[in-house]
Amino acid sequence: MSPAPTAHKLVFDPLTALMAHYAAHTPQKREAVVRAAAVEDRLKDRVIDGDKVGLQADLDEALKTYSALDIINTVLLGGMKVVGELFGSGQMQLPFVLQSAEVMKTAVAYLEQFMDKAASTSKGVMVLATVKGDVHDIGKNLVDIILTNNGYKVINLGIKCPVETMLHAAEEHKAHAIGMSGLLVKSTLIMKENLAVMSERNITIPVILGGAALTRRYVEQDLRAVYTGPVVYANDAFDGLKYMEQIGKGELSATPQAGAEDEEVLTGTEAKIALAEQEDQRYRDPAPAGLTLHSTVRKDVPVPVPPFWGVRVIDDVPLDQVFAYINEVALIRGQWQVRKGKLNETEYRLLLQEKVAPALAQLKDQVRRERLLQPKVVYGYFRCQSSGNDLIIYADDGRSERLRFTFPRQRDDRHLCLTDYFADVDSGRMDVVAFHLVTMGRVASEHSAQLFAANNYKEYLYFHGLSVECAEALAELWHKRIREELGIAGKDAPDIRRLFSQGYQGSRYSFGYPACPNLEDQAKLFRLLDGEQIGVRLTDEFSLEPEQSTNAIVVHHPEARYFNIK
Ligand code: B1M
Repeated sequence: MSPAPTAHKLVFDPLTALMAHYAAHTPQKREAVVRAAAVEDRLKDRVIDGDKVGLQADLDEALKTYSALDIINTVLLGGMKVVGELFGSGQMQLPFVLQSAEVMKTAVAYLEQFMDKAASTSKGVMVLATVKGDVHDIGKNLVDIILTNNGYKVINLGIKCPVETMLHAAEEHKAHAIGMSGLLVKSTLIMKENLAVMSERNITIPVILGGAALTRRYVEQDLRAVYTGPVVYANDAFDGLKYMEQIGKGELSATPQAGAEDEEVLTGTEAKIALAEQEDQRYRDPAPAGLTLHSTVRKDVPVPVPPFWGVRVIDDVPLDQVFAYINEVALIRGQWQVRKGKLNETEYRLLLQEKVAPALAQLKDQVRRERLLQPKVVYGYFRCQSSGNDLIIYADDGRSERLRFTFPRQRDDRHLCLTDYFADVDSGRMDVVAFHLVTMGRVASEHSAQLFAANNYKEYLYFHGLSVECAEALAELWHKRIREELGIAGKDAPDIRRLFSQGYQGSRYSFGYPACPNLEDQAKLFRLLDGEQIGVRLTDEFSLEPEQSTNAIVVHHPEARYFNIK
């Protein structure tokens, strides 16, 4: 989306004014001044519009008047500032911000040859990493792109990064801040540990934290309490930029944002963080004396018969079947961050029609042609029974215990526990549970990494977003297949979109979700399904590699729905 073309022009540039003063003597000089002003405007427009065509010629023209360093610091960064403002005010969408960053990157790469080796364009240095145990890198990489193309140097240490590596890099590169990112709730606890380690060593470098599972309140109240230096919460990449600018001016504000301390009620994510800290202990604790918690879930529902017992691998899932199950709202608004913002309904619809839909169609074609996504599934059916909060999984003989899961029970609400949806050991009935693990293949992660490394930022965002949403789509598709095989698909909503809000019998719970929050349980799932068969491995900290993978326990009980453990 292009902004109004005149919105960004420089109001007063002392350099241009000075030149104009001297140039006024001859017509040739006057003409040179006019040309310089015009090329300055064109370059800025290019950054804002994300337009690389003819960029080099304009840079050559600008070099006749300005130094390479001035072009970067005044003209190009001026353009990026406008981009940031347009994004912040909801007038520009993330993919187009990234397109602007690509122009910036290309221009800087070209100008480098004209710069004194010793000259630095860097406004500051950030050491940036996804914390130990976490494989998610898109959030962190977006921060890298925005900072780098706004004049900062970023030492991007990648994923699963131990605090020692961050501290070492911070010292080596004389960093002004450390940025930590992480998607999992566990990662927020790792951030806390990292800050405690840093405090013990009297390190006070500013720390910027971001990621899906974090909340401002957690950072400003809990994490600030463990760190001696300033620590701030960044909601998105531009927040990271704002903090780096504050650090540069020596005015980083580490006081709580207004309202943060007034929030009495924990939000969903905050509840998950609190849960992660307490859960392990809590659900292993017996209920307080005299209190037997149980739900009223019906126990006499029919048990479906699966088509086979044990495990099967499917490595030829047609890509178009997966595409059909993509949740486009999650893809476009969530991953690609193309949101309505300040646009009116018509403008937003046009944006979706004219830019987003064709980009998606084109990307799907490329993915099909180049086999950039390779969906694979391993799934299986197992005999099982419940015993209190335990789900017992039986071996092939149907009698001996193979392993058991222990799930948390709600202390309030309906006192639900996942095991309530299965026949009890004392019932004399054997039940069935399905598990699945799906992936879009290593090629998905590799291609994402290549696009990022090649500075194809917009393509990177588009492809990575599609690849992770395809993992979710494949999980949805395979859940449907399981319902069909169990003969319980009769209640499926005819419209695929309604399936995204549980328009079917039973439920699919991913380990790490509130009803089964223990990520370690994935190790048991791996013992049952052997993820290596489809190229998926579980890291030491219970993340899945490749990133574009997900797993779940599939429950057939008609009352099974998502629930929260507060
Ligand atoms: Co899953 N997932 N997921 N997932 N997933 C979450 C994170 C979860 C909160 C969902 C939930 O419970 N409702 C939950 C974590 C809870 C927990 O930790 N216990 C969860 C889980 C459990 C899991 C699995 C473990 C489930 C399973 O299979 N058992 C599994 C793990 C996968 C793995 O290990 N590889 C899994 C899988 C998946 C999919 C593959 C299906 C898919 C893609 C994941 C991916 O992106 N790689 C997915 C998705 C889509 C989500 C949600 C819905 C969205 C995450 C996302 O992609 N955001 C998420 C719930 C939610 O957030 N609503 C959820 C977009 C991304 C660009 O944002 O990385 O946060 P993000 O970066 C942002 C900001 O946070 C910020 O700027 C960025 C740009 O705006 N930012 C910074 C980030 N770092 C920053 C640093 C800074 C500044 C800003 O300065 C330093």
